[in-house]
Amino acid sequence: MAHPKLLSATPAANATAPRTGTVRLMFSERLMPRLSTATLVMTGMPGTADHPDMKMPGVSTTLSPDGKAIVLTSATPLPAGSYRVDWAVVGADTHRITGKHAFSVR
Ligand SMILES: [Cu+2]
Repeated sequence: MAHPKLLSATPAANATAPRTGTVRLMFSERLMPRLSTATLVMTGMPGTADHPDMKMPGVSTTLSPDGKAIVLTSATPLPAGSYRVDWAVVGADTHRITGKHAFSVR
């Protein structure tokens, strides 16, 4: 059986996007709710050297209605900086697959 694959995302991988509060990761198959999660981490900020990885507060994670996308929603638009989503998903074969998705917000 195939494992869920990250097909695309908004903002796209390594892209610099206009200010947004929503990050969407689209996968190749339906994901199991609750077992499929993602965390948004701020990895850099303009003017700040050696920014530590900082988990963003106030971010909720849900699956899209078709079950194939993880949607992270921040209570407030993300400040300018660089970010990483650490994701872990479980598909039909029940194996846990993990990955990372990096982007920036200007
Ligand atoms: Cu598997």
